[in-house]
Amino acid sequence: MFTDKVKITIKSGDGGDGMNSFKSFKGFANGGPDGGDGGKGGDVYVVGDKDRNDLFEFRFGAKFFAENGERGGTNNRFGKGGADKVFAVPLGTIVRDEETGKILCDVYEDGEKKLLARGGNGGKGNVRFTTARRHAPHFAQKGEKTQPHTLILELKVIADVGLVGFPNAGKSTLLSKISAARPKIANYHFTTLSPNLGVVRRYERSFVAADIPGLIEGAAEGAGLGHAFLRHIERTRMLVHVIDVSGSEGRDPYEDYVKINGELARYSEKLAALPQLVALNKCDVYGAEENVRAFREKCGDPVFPITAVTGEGTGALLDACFAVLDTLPPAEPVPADEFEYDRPSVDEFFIDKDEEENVWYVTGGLVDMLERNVVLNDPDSMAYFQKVLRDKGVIKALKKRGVAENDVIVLGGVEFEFKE
Ligand SMILES: Nc1nc2c(ncn2[C@@H]2O[C@H](COP(=O)(O)OP(=O)(O)OP(=O)(O)O)[C@@H](O)[C@H]2O)c(=O)[nH]1
Ligand SMILES: [Mg+2]
Repeated sequence: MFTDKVKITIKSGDGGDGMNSFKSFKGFANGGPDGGDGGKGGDVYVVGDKDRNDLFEFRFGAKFFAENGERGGTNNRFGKGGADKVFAVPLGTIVRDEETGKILCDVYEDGEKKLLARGGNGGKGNVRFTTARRHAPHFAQKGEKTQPHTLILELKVIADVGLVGFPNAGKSTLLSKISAARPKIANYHFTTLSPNLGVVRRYERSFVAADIPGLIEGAAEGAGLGHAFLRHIERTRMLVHVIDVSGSEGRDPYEDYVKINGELARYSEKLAALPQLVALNKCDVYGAEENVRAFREKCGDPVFPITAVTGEGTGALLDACFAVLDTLPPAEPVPADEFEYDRPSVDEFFIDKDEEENVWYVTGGLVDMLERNVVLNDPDSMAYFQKVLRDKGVIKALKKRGVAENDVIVLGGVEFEFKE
């Protein structure tokens, strides 16, 4: 089974908490703050691997979680950073955020490593909160927590030339003749069940060709296997339309040609607009010559009569492919969207009121930041908390919304009564 679209879950590591500790010597219980910073959480990366062909290994929804950072230590020791998580995908895998649909990246080159989610920062140890006025801070900062995210991985193979045509037309035979690829070839329909890629070399030049399962009428709407594979030729630069010109299956070659082009057009404008060369295959079969002539009359030149089994005529076809490719821009990765799994802005807050209970809820990046930094039973810390609420305009905004004396305000895990 060929898998080319899967859902996975990733999570970068949480930052380790900062340490709250004091030096202790023999005889001195409290020798000054020495709590170290927490370690940074590990990042999650994706890397391109040319030796992978599909997304089969992810089919049950793999999870890629980076390690959390360790807590800071006493004696100013930093917590160890969490290990990164790196997973490999085939080239041509487009990585999307499920929630927003945004494209994080298109993994295009072998060994190319892309950051998907950054690990949380470690919290600062209490030693870092020492000031001229505050010699013994009894609090440390918590590590930054990260969220898991669901990603969609979708493989769209990267090739310059896509081979299309009815089943049994000889697409795989042609690929095997012009490249080192060894796709399965047989005299029945749907021999090819997944895309095959081959590097075609000729006079020091090369391009990548992709062979997909045969298309039939209705492929664009899902008939046969075609539909699922049309996406794999969407990002090719041109097509070679392979036609059984011997009419060995009782079909008319020109009708085949029209039908397949109709399917391509129904699937997407982009496919229909791709430059296309016509390869009339199986010219060795008796009667083919006559069909080539008739085809030319209807369609005009250029068409390329070939015999894929022997390779006859394929040289001229390849030269023509290079000539067309020379006129086209190089293939490019799908551009990524402007997107990052960001921490919310620490200036951002939202106010909601539960009218029935008469309770105010403050949420947002500012609240998350405060939760990391505030230790409730520490007076210094509470002073800081109140100052931030004033400085960032939370108090003002609450008043504007009509907060009254003694109303309950819930701010993350903190609950207090409003006092002027
Ligand atoms: N006589 C003759 N037979 C050919 C030629 N090219 C391919 N064939 C035969 O046609 C049959 C189908 O070839 P494939 O290459 O598997 O065809 P395909 O288009 O890849 O077929 P699907 O993968 O099913 O879509 C095989 O029996 C081939 O040997 C040719 O040039 N001449
Ligand atoms: Mg085939």
